[in-house]
Amino acid sequence: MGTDKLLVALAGQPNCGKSTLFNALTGARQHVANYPGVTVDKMVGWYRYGDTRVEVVDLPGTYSLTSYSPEERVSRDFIIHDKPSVAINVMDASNIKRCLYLTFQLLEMEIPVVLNLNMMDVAKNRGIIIDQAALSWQLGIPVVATTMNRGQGKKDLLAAIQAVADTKKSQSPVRVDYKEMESYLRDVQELLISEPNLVDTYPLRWMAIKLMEGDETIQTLIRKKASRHEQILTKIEILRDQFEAAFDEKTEMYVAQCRYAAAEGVSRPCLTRAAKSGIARPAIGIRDRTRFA
Ligand SMILES: Nc1nc2c(ncn2[C@@H]2O[C@H](COP(=O)(O)OP(=O)(O)OP(=O)(O)O)[C@@H](O)[C@H]2O)c(=O)[nH]1
Ligand SMILES: [Mg+2]
Repeated sequence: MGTDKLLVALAGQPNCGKSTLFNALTGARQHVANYPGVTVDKMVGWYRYGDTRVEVVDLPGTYSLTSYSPEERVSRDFIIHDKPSVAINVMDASNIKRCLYLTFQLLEMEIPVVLNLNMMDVAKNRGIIIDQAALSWQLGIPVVATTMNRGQGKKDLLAAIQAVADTKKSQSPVRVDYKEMESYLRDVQELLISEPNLVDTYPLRWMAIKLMEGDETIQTLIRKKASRHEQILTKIEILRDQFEAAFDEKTEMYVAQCRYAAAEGVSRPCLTRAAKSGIARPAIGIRDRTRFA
């Protein structure tokens, strides 16, 4: 049984083909709207899939989902507040490792994600062979390959969106291992857990990571929503200071390094570069099926 209405967000790096996909999905059924308080255009459209009307929002291109630029803020706020049924993470298939940085952040927001490997023609021309099943298994989410400027793979993508929306079961996607910071993240989550306004609304682990990074937007959110906000934020500041003193590293740098390590770990067993002789060889390491993290 299809759901009657779905909200789908297209997220991905600049220039990876989001708007090409948006146009392929929605055709002429689209308009420009506004995000509150910023000049970034909000592209909204819709399509019908069986009995389901699917609203699509083409988010601005971003490499990350921090609050440093209006594009990142807009994308992040949309996902966290509008809670789309599915996020399509559009990715340049010739550049997977770099793009996974954003994927991990989408997954931390506990939103169902379909990974769309677009630009498969470019990847193929560069001799990059992607083991899609391995990538899907490593990440714990569906992966669909497309060359969207030629419409290739669109049917599979439509079916994957619907399947994820229909399943409703919570996925068990991969988690970045923040190693030495994990115990600090648990402490932050303990502080947040007694605040019903937060717990019922936002993913706890995501908030904990953001707060350890020192994200000011999330600090403001805590001030607005948590009754014991001063106490919570003071304790988090102490935890941040303790971490930085113990590991001689800025917390946001440490978080970024863990994400890059996770991207390396996930992508390595899935990528092969075709040798000039035509015999495939591993792109950046030995192929194995050990799931990362
Ligand atoms: N070779 C190839 N080109 C593609 C594919 N999909 C899209 N393109 C082209 O890539 C360019 C960028 O596509 P867009 O759809 O504008 O990318 P975008 O992600 O919306 O870009 P921003 O809005 O700037 O973030 C366009 O010239 C597209 O025609 C593909 O699968 N293969
Ligand atoms: Mg675009």
